[in-house]
Amino acid sequence: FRFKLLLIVMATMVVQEAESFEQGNFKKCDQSSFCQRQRNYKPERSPYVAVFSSLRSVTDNHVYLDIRNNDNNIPFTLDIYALEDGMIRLRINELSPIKPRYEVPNTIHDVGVQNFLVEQNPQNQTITLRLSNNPSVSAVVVCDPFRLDIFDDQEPVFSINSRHLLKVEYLREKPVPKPPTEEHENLDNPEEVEKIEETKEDKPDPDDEPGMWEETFKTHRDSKPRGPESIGLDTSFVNFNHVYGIPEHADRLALSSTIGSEPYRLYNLDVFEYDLNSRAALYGSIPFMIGHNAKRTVGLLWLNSAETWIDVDSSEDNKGVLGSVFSYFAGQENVPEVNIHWMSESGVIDIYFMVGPSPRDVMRQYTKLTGTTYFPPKWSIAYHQSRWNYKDEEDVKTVDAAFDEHDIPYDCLWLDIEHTDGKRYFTWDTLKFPNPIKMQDDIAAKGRKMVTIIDPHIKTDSNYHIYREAQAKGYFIQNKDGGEFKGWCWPGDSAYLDFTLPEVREWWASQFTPDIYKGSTLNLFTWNDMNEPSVFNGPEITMHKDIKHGGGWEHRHVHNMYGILQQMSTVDGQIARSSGNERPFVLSRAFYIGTQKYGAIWTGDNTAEWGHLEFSVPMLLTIGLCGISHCGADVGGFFKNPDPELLTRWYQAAAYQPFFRAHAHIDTSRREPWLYDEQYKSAIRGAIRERYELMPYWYTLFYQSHTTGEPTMRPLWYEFPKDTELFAKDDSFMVGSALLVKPIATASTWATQIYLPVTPNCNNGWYDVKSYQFFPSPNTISMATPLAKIAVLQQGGTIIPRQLRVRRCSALMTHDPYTLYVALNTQGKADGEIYLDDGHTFDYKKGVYNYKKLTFENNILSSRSLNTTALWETSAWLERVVVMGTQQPSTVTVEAAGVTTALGYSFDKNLRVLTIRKPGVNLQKDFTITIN
Ligand code: NBV
Repeated sequence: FRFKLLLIVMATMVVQEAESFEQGNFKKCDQSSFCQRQRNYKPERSPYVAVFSSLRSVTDNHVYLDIRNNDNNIPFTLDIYALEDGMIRLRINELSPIKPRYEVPNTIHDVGVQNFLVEQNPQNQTITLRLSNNPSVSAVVVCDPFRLDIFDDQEPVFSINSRHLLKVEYLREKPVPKPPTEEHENLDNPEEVEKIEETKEDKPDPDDEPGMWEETFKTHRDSKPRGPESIGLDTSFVNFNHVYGIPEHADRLALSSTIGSEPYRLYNLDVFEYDLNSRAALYGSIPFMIGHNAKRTVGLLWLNSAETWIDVDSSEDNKGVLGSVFSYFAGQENVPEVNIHWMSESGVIDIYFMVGPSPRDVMRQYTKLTGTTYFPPKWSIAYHQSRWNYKDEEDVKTVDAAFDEHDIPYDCLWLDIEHTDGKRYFTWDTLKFPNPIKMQDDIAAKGRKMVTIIDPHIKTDSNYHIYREAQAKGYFIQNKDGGEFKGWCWPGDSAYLDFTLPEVREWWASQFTPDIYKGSTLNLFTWNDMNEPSVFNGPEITMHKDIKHGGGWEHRHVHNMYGILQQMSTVDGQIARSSGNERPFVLSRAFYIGTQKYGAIWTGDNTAEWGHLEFSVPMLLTIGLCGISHCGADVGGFFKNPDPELLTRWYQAAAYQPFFRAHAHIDTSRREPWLYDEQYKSAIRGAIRERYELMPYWYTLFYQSHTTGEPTMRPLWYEFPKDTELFAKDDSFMVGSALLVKPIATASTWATQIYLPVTPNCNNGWYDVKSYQFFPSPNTISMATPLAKIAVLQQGGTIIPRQLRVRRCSALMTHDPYTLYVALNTQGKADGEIYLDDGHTFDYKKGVYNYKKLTFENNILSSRSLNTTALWETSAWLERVVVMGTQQPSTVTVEAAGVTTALGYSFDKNLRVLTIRKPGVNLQKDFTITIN
């Protein structure tokens, strides 16, 4: 027994050591010199002053001012732009840097502009800039010290540099060390020595703060050829208690105060077994933050692609500080504020402000700037089966067949790195996969798709065509002193393509045509993993910051964009291989501002633990609020083996999340659903089938996300913005506006408390989607959650479509009949939409689709086309309508194309649910169902 105990203790020690070793792989703020310099900067009064007399309108929508740093007389430029839809852009750069500072290219769309109405007030040296088309929105520049306040409806919403943290490290020549004689001439004289020491203390040499000209982390030295160039600024959200965004962190939805602890960090990294409740950087970076209070929602984008740290100060001490500055709050005590300190290693200050005022407005504004969600092919929002690895063609065949045997639908089977010839992407291990085309064709014949992994590290092997060609063309990233950069990754020695160069992206895209990517077909899609990029022997498991990209910029300047550039060109390749007909699907692990335009992302290597299931909700909500609607977490957890209950609960949660894929580490046991006892297997099957039934609703939501930028999976406050109870709530979420989901994320939880919010003046109420039981709101209910139950409620006032004839994959359901679920609010009203098209081509861009508005009012359900041109031809028809919260009718009729027909129905008096049978109308057509 003692021996066993000793073994256990030793094993624990090894694990702990491994864990601390992993933690130590990544920097804390005090190990990053610019973070330290910026974080330590706390002047009483900002030395930056805007020069009132320098004001000029460059154009009607762009004003300019000089700014000076009074401490060192360095001049800066201040540009303010009036953009459409109430948006304002602020830019601060050095007036005459000794060389250009990095500016993020191709990320922000050309949006419309509008005019500024400029009022100058020489007395108090302020300038008011009012937006001509949104006159309630204004920006006020206060000159000395520089501050910028943004107002909507007289109400201050943002205040910039009110904490005096603006600090731009100007570019400078590297100081030449002074010859020792000069400085130390009188070292024999103690008085002289003291004098030297004193002056040193009084005036710290601005060129000599720690880490400015080089820095080391573990064994890695960063040579910093350009010296210091970091930027920092505070932006306060005035009258807000809650801010959200800045993924990716394994953290809660509402951001927490970082004072006295680590700031949030944005630096794309491959983190092994990441911790929860953490602000440490993960695979993706989006410097977008949302503020929300009961009156309004606002957004702020900090446009930067370098390493960024963000302090969030929402401490009680802040209360009333800015409140006392603005007359708007006169008489109000303790006006809250959240102060954000942005710190980036390089770049210029470039911020976009969005004043909302609703959550929807902010998403519209933000996605005008950064793009809305790509329109995913329908199969990609169904269920995916993955593991590292499905071993060979036989394995693929067996797994595929088992889904059918066990009556579980799935749409796509994934192949991880082991399918390749020695981790040479775009190749096959021909022993295990001798006939990849036949394999894909067999899967495709059933209506399904496949995905292969294509990572960015390229094995340095001159017999490998990708390496050979890219090397001949000079497409790899170079070392700082020239020569190909080589890092260690899955294939061993690897080179990394320079995706920052358009010609490299074009060449990469061309690799996806089936005649170049041998063994691929048009039914094969792509997974870009490891694209932070992951470099096993690099600093923080990534690339050295001082190595050079083609345009002359260092990796430090572009780091957070590397992954999106790979994903973008993979997408281009997929579109090109079908001559622009078929929609692409590319999953990426790294992400950045605008990733939503290209494809899906997932939350990387999570763990099979309840906590990871719980945190998948806030993580995905945050990612969605930052524009990326198509996101998910590995179902079951990547590392370790989930017990069957955890796996079941995970399937249930993910069946209601946008990207729904089971995936697992190579060392885990097989976990396909049929390997579990009947109760688990059938609950998992039930969850997947629920997803398939709901595909028409999901597809409609994705179409809407594509057109409006709204996330498909939303925090509760997004739909009920006035309900303060919801502002920090992240244990439940909305799918669109209609469904509230409360996943079970703890073991043995056979009942759960659910808070049901209310829409004021509408008294929506909620219906359990399975039992149709009605719950008035606001309300906290207790719902029984036996193993097979997913807690999902439909909001009164909404209509959602389902297809109840679940088949083995979504493609086979394209023209199947539909059922509408009409959940009435207490005023007897409801509405919704339904979108239909072929599910995979770009024909929708030519108007080939059907988009219908569904309205229920005065006992009449009507469907009206929102588009009139070029409808998509389908035989899909309406087979049933379920109306929840209604009265016993005496007749029900349907009218379509001038013909009226009586319909059969049944009515459940207790539940007040009317089921109308076989209206039979084609869904393309407008129709009216009248209940008398
Ligand atoms: O390609 C192997 C894995 C993959 O399965 C996983 O999903 C990625 O996040 N990949 C990471 C590399 C190895 C992780 C230990």
